[in-house]
Amino acid sequence: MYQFNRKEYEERMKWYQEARFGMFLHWGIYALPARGEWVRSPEEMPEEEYLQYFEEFDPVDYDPRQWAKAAKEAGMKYAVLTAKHHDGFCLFDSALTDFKSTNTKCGRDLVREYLDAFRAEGLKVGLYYSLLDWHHPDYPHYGDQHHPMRNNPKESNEGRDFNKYLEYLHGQVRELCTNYGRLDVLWFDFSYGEGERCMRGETWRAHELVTMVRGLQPGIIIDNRLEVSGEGFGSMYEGDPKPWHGDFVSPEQIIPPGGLLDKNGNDLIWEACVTMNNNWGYCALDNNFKPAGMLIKKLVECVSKGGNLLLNVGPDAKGNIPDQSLEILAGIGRWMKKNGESIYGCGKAGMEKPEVGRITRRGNTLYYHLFENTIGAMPLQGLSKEQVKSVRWVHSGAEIKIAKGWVYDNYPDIVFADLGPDPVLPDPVDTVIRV
Ligand code: JFZ
Repeated sequence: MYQFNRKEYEERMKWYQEARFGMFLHWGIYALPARGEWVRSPEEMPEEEYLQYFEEFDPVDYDPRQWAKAAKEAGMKYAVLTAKHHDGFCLFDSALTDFKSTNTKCGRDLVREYLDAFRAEGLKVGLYYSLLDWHHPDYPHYGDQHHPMRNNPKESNEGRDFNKYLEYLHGQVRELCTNYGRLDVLWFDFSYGEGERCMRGETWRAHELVTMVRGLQPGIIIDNRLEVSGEGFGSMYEGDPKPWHGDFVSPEQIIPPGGLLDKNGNDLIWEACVTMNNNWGYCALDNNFKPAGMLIKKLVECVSKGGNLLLNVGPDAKGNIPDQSLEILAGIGRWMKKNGESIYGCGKAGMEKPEVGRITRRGNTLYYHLFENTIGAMPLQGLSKEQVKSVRWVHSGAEIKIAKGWVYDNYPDIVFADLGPDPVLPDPVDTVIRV
């Protein structure tokens, strides 16, 4: 049985901590109702009604090479696609169900094509797999929002055999880890409930599952949701984690204030997953997209706190990433092309953040991210004159001089970078200087 080994852990997490920026893809037949991937639950939509979308699903525009290009152009280094979400629909050709993409009009294995396309662009590839399953007849419900059929007397838990579901879950994960080549990330989602209704950890036969996955895919990185949901650290917090605790914490729709530490004060590896609008799955009426500039700052914030950002897109039912999302990705990409060196392989600075932005760090190099103007020169607080060997604009490589003059003489312990007499920053979103 798999046991946690710190050395192996550090080894497999290297690329992931270098990468810092990935694409989350929520896609399935729920793109047709287009009210988000949870649609069945709040609407308590019965299976028969949902099956019309299975009949109709035909993503004629699906070309994952376009998705991969968009991710790469944005500066993303990895991606995670929903192989199966809570609705149970499989985007891969599973031998264990008929509820799969190869049985829709398109007849294609969407997961395989995605993996081929993203690998071809040199991106690391991951799959999301839902522990919840609203399609499987043996998956139970407990009267709460975690199952759409909670109030339907015809669909009681009677006769549901959870062990059968577990066989199915383990079997499908085995298929994904066996039939699709090397996978870099496996993203289980999610654990919940307490007491008799505890759907966490060993309820999923998690130790056995992780042992199988790591046996088939040595080096794979697994999230922490076999134990928790978006809000928790699980036993990663204990410093003496369970074998199935996972490799990273997965804060959802939040960037943890101050980063994440375990109870002994050691840094935890984490990845904030964030939507571009207010939904994971495609939502026709949700045009509440965050501007590219805001998301650039969020990425910088993650890195300055030692974390990754997994930014979501929800392709539509035809297989297209929405135009708004593509424009946001392109905007981020333009910035990343010039300033990516302040993101990749960078982490916490271990210094107080400046008033005008953030600091990311690689070794002895500090990247000051200026989100707003200073008036006068930029104070490089916490650094001595001897420590500052050179200061450069990252976008152009041009030199920045140390500011001199009577104003700065009043602060003998602070080094100031001279950004010019009228310091209007070249990039109003985030101008980066390298120290
Ligand atoms: C989960 C999914 O339900 C959601 O559809 C999406 O895939 C996201 C990335 O992950 O979101 C959750 C999971 C658990 C809780 C809230 C949102 N929870 O228990 O509070």
